[in-house]
Amino acid sequence: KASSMEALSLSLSPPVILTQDELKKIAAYKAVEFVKSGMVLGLGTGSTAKHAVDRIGELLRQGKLNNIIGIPTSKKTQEQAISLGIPLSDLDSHPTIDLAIDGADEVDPHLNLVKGRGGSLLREKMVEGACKKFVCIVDESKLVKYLGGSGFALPVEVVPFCWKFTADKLKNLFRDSGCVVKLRNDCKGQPFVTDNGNYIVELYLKKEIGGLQVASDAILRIAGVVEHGMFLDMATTVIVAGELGITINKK
Ligand code: ABF
Repeated sequence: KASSMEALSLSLSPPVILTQDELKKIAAYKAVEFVKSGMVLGLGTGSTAKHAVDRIGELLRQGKLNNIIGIPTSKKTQEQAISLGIPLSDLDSHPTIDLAIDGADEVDPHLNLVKGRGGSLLREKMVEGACKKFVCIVDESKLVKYLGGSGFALPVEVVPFCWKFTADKLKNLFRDSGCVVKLRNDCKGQPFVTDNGNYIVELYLKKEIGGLQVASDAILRIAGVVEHGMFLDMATTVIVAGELGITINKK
């Protein structure tokens, strides 16, 4: 699969030391070059996607883009888009989206992703699953050898009802990977509540999951699970901004 990917590298010259946020912005601006007037756009969430949404707003204001309809992936992005004057709609009215631009927490060599550390994985998966093209934008710190390889958690959105019962089922599913499960808390130490009124259980896996699709199906079979943060075979393009330039990886 990896060999079928087309990678294009663009050097930044002259070489400069950029902050992580500047790299995110470079990836985001590159992705917005794919946007054409008249498109229905999935608007991502997170600090990388925020740059893309800002840029779309700017191009609309300048009259360089017209007739865009945005489908936000979170309440936060919805508020941002409204403040920028981006016309919005939803999947009920626009079940097919031309292009979505969104960040990720991890990208593996096959362009599979972990998303959802920002807490918006369900709406992101619904919107990005409805896209003809999904351009994922990251700085190079997000590249991993395998999903879970960054040492951070795989987020799973669960219903609040008996969440411990669901968390135990998840832990049991990955018992061979030495899985530790934790409920995500907000900054006040209370359970983090998603835009959909659910909780997030974080799975810390000590080794690589063998068979991502099998693992995905098994997680989704647990009744209290709403969705998980593995985005398998969904990104059509991943734009990576690093110190040495931009790499555009296509499926
Ligand atoms: C969204 O924002 C999420 O799916 C992902 O969890 C996060 C990435 O955050 P950032 O762009 O702030 O690094 O794309």
